[in-house]
Amino acid sequence: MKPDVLMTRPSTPAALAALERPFRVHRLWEAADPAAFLKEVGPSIRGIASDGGAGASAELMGALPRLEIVAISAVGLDAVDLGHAKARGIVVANTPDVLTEDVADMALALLLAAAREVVPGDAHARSGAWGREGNRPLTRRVNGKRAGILGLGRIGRAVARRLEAMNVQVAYHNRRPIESPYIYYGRASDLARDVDFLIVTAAGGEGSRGLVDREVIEALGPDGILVNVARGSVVDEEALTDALRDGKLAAAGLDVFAHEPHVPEALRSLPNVVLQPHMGSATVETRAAMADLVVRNLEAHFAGKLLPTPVPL
Ligand code: 8YV
Repeated sequence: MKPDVLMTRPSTPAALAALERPFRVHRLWEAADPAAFLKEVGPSIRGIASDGGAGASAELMGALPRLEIVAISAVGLDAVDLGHAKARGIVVANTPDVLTEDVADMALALLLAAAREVVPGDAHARSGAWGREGNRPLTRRVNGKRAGILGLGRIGRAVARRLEAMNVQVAYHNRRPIESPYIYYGRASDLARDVDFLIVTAAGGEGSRGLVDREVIEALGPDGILVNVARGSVVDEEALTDALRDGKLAAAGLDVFAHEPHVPEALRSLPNVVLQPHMGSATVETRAAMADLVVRNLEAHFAGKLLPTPVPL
């Protein structure tokens, strides 16, 4: 008999089909009354397949008495109650590595778009304003400048490699220095003061909440650019909006927000911010690799084998 797996959110048809081959999939997002649905199917559920946004709360796991494994289609685990999982001996798996290069590409895309004003430039050419009003103002150079990476993990390093190819000097801030060719800063605000661009690639969760606060944003300064491809929780969104509006920060490129999918109106109305609806890992290739890894983790667990990408608890 196929093990029963609860899927929290819709995915691509291919990902759903791949999950449905070895498992009996219960679709939580289709339930008109999720609580009633969980009451009905909860006792049979042995696995959860979820994404980074939905994760797995203690409340959800608490409704599943036979739960053995949570497989997350994301590297970020901030929406998974790891303490609850650990206490109940529930295994957790995520999808690191397969998404690293795409998220780094998105960081570069946002940096270049923000600095070179690609979106307003597109509007200028597209609307015919170029012919009516003439050229647009000059933009900011990226190559040859200095960048700070906030959170030099797998994605941070992939961003740094790309920046090096553009002759950008790289420094970083982590809680502790790590083995790397880049200069370490012990304080985020000191790093921000010394660079032109700050790229946020830190893990989300309580440890990094509000790390990019008003002080850090203002230290980056009126010519600085902030890029966030990590989690909205790492940045004080209100302080960022104020700084962008008041000329205390030049521009920002944001793929993530504090309360997704909500993007505050004050932020949406600013011309000096480039917005993406959390698309860092959203390529056909990477999402297929993530979906495959979710299935392989679940299959390995139910076959009594070692998981390809377990999360140490
Ligand atoms: C996904 C992510 O966009 O890996 C992460 O931590 O945030 C992303 O890859 C996410 O899982 C979709 O909700």
